[in-house]
Amino acid sequence: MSDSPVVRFEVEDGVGVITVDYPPVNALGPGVPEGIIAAVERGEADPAVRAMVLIGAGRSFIAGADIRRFGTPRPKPARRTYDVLDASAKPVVAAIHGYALGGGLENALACHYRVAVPSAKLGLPEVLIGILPGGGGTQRLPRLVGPKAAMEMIVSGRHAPAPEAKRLGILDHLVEEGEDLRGAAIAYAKRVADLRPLPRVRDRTERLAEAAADPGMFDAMRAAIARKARNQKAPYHCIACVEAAVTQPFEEGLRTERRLFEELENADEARALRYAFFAEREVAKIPGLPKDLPLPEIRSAAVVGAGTMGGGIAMSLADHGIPVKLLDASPEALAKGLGRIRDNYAVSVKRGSLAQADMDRRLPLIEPVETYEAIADCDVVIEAAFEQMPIKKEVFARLDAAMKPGALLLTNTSALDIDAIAGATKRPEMVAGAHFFAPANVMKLLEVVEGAKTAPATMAAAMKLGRAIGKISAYAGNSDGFVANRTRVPFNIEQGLMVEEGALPEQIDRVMVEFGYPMGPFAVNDMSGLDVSYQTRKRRAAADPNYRTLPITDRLVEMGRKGQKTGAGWYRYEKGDRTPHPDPEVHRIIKEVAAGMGIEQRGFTDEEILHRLLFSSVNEACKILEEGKALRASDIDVMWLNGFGFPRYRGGLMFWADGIGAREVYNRVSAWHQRYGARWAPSALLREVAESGGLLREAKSAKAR
Ligand code: 3H9
Repeated sequence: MSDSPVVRFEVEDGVGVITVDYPPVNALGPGVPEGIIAAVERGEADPAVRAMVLIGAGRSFIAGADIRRFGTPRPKPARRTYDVLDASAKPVVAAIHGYALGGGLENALACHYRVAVPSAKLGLPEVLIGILPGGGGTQRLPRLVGPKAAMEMIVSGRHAPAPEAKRLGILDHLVEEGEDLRGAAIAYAKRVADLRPLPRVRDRTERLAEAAADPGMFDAMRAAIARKARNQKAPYHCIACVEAAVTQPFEEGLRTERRLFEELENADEARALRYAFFAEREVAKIPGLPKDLPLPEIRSAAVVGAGTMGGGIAMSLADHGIPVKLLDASPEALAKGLGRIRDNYAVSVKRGSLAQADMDRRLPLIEPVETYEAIADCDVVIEAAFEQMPIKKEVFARLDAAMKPGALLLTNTSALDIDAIAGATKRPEMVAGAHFFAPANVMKLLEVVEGAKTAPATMAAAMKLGRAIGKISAYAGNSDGFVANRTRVPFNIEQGLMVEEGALPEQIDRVMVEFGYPMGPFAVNDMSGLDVSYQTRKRRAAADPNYRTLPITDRLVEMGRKGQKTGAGWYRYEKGDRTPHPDPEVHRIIKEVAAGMGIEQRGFTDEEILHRLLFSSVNEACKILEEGKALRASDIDVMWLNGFGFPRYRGGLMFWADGIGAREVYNRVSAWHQRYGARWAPSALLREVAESGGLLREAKSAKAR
C-alpha cells in the first residue's frame, strides 16, 4: 500500500510513525482521515510494528476538521479515525506540538497515550464556530479531566497550554523543550508497547463520579453563561453533551453528540461564526503587495503622548515583549501616564487575569523619556498626541528631524487627514495611520490607514506590527473617520434622531441588547462620556453647513449631564453604581427639545429601531467600498466585530444585512431617503447588489478585485 499524499507511514525501530502533512496547519482536509485510517491498519497488520506514533509535520499537530467543508454536502465516512484509533490492538501515542485543536485533539484523545512539547496548545474550540466537538471530544474529555473542567474548556473553547493540560490529566508526558518530539515519542511508544490492557479513554469512568457529588454543576454552568451566550445554541448544546457523558453509556453519549452536532452545523449561528473566522483571516491580506517585500524589523518602539490612548498603546507593545519609550514633553504628564499604566496592570493582577511576574516583566519595558533624541533609534514610533492638526504637524516635523532613516512613523489619529500629517515630513512614504480603539490595550481592532504617498512596505510593516501585538489589523483608506468610525457615524446620528422623534433611550438600548450587544448605545455613551463626541460634532458642524447636530445630546452636555462620571447622562446613576436608571428628567428634556424643533413625536416598533440604526451604516459601508476606502465588505464586518461589540454570532454588519436581503435593505433605504432626505441617499453599490440579487458581504472595492 502506498502512502497517501497527506499522510506518511514509516517504521522506525519497531514503531510505526504516522505523519500528517497537510499544510499549513494539518486540518483534517480531504484525504487526511482516510490516510490516518490506512496507516493505522498498516501498522496493525505489520508484525514488525509494536506500537505507533501519530504526529504532525510542519508547525502543528492537527488544527481540527477542515472548516471550509462545513455547511457543504459531503459523504458520511464509513469509519471514523477516532473509532479506528481507539480500537487499534497496538498502542498509539499522539505526539503533539503547535496546536491540537478540535478534531485534532479528539484524535489525540482516541489514542492510547499523549505526549507533547511544553509550547503546545490543546483545546476544543468548536463552540467558537457555532458547533460542538463532534469527534467524541465531549465524551472523552470529561472521562480524562472530570466533567467540570471539561465543560469549562469546551464551553469557553480556550486553548490550554501543554503544562496545564498535563496537570489536568490530558497529557501523559511532557517532553523537554528543545528535545526532539518525534524521537521522544518513539522512545515513549517503545516503553509502553507491551503494556496491556491498552488504556482507552472511553473505558475510564472514575472522573465521571464527580458529577454525582455535584449534580447541580450543569445548571450552574447554564446560569453562568446566560448573559454571554444570549441568543446562542452551541454553548448550551456543549453542556448537554458533557451531561450526556455522565448520564449515558459511551456509545449512547456519542449518538447524542452526533445528533446535537448535526443540529448546529447548518444553523445561522454556525454559518455566521464560520464566516467571521475566515473574514478575520482575509482581512490580513492587502492585494497587490509582493509576498517577498522586505519589511523593516520592529525590535523597539516609541509612543508620543502619555495620555490614556498613548498609555494603552505602550501597554500593548510591552505586553508582547517589545520595549517601548514613552515620550511626553511634560514630566507631570509622563508621571501621570506611567501611574495609570501601573494601576491598569495592578488591577489585572488583582482580578487574577495577569500574573504578578508578567506585570513585573512588562512594566520595565516601558521607559519614560522627555526628548525626541531619546527615541531617535526606535524602529517605529506611534504618535498619540492631542487630536488637533497643528499639534500633529508639529510632532511629525520633530519626528522627521529626529528619527533614524527607515523608522516607521505612525499616527493614532482617529479622523484627521493622514496626507496633511505626512506632509509635515520629508518622508511621507514612511507615514501611515495606526488607529487603535479605546482601551487600546484591550480592543482587538487596529485600522492601518494608507495615505496617498504611504509606501507598500510601510503598510505591510504596520499591518504586521499590529498582528505581532495581538491586534487584528485592517486596511483603511484615508477619509474622515477612516472606515470603522465612518460606518458607525450614521448609526450614532439615527440613534439621536430617533429620540427626537419619540423613541426613548431605554427602548433603543433594550432593542440593541436583545439583538446581542453587551450594552445599549446610550448606556455606552454614558460610559464614554457625552462630552467626547460633543467636540467632534462641533468640529464637523463648523466644517459642513449641512451637518445635522444632535440638540438633545448637546443640551445634556451643556447641563453637565456628561454620563456616568457626572452621575447623570442619558440615564441617572446612584453613587458608586454603574446601573443605568431611566430618568423622567431626560424624558422631559427630550419632549421639550423636540417640541422646540417642531418635531411631532410618535411610537417606534423594535424592528424599525434596529433597521434604522443598522441600515444607515450598511449604506455608508457601501459608499466607502464604492470610493475604494475599504477593501472588502468582510473587512468592515471584522471591524464591527472587533471594534464595536457587534454580536459575533450574527457575522458582522454586512453578513447580517444579507440575512435580510440587499433588495429589502435597498428598498427601505430608498423609502427613508424620500422621507428624511439626503443623509439616506442610497449608495450605487447597494442598488447594484440589490438589483443583481447578489450578496453584500461579497462586495469588494476595485482595489481588492
Ligand atoms: C472541528 O474540529 C470539528 C470536530 O469536532 C470534528 C467534527 C466531526 N480548517 O489562523 P491562521 C487556515 S472544527 C480549514 O492564519 P495561525 C486558515 O484559514 C475545527 N482551514 O494561522 C488560514 O488560511 P489562509 C476546530 C484552516 O498560525 C491558514 O490555515 N479547530 C483551519 O494564526 C492559517 O491559519 C479550530 O477551530 C481549519 N480548521 O493560527 C481551529 N485552521 O492562509 C481553527 C486554519 O488561506 N484554527 N485554517 O488564510 C485556528 O484557530 C488557527 O488557524 C490556528 C493557527 C490557531 C490553528
